[in-house]
Amino acid sequence: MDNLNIQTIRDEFQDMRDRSVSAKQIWQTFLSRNGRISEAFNRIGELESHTRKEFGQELNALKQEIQEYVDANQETEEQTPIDLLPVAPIEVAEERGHLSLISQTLYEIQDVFERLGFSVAQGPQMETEWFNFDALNIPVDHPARDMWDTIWVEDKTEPEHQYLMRTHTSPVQIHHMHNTKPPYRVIAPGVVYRYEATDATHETVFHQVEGLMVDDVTTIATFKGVMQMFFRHLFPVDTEMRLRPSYFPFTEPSFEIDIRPPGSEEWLEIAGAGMVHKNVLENAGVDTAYQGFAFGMGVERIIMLKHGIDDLRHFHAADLRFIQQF
Ligand code: FA5
Repeated sequence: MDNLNIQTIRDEFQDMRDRSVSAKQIWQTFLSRNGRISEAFNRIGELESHTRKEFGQELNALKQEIQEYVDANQETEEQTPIDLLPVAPIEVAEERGHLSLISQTLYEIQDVFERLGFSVAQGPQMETEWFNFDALNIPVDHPARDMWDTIWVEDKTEPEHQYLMRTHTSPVQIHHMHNTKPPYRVIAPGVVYRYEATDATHETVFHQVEGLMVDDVTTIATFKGVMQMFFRHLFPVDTEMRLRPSYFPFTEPSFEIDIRPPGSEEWLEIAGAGMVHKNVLENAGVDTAYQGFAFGMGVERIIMLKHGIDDLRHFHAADLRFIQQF
């Protein structure tokens, strides 16, 4: 289109209409995203400023006129019947769906950490051994690989490529450190997979939220403070938290975080954590003058405590009596 002239567009429309060009074609030519009308709107800036308003109004009027023509004619043109499933209109449907308890909790966790200055990072669910193990200071033949029973993925077209379903969200730490510069303050929520027997507190597919805070001043005291603040937001005030010494190859020292709800006798293990190991920083290309902590918490375990659910297998059982309670 050379001259920005409404009459030209109108003439073109009338000509197509007189030649009985289909409404679909007319819609395509004038009203689609790259059609004449959008093109003209996009070029309004080329006009003298005092004429723009009037031009815009006229263009809108023409757009409406063409739209009315298309609306009035397209129905009669429909030739191919479309096989639609009968569906109850939304306003008469009795039940509406809602976010699963897991999604609700993930949003809640994310919200608390965002208020503590964390942002959200993501990584792939199918990983290479290097991200899931090696980079986290767990080389091949390291006995700690047995801590995570792994679901391996075979690429039949390229058998030399060995993949796995991530056994934890910790590889996202490596992706994030690779891709961005310190300091770090991120969480990474996501699904993880383990080849293990299920029971009331273990599933093969479950969710974790990874956390990583690294800068030049973060200590174990910062770690404990952040965790306490987090649990205080999520659980009733008199919920107790304890740190137990533990072992993870990617943290030193390492801890297990246990939680005990008010009135309960039992502690439930919620997360693994610790100060990020120097080798992990090195593997991710981060200057080891930086220091900080990482944690990986089990989302289903948190939900069990928060809502008094005694068996984690309810989450995947698709039983409406369970789902509708939340
Ligand atoms: C890990 O997965 C480490 N990546 C955590 C970590 C991150 C440590 C960063 C240090 C630094 P672990 O295997 O313990 O650790 O799992 C962490 C949490 O996931 C557990 O505390 C538990 O809450 C949850 N969890 C573990 N296995 C299962 C399972 N089979 N089903 C449901 N939740 C589980």
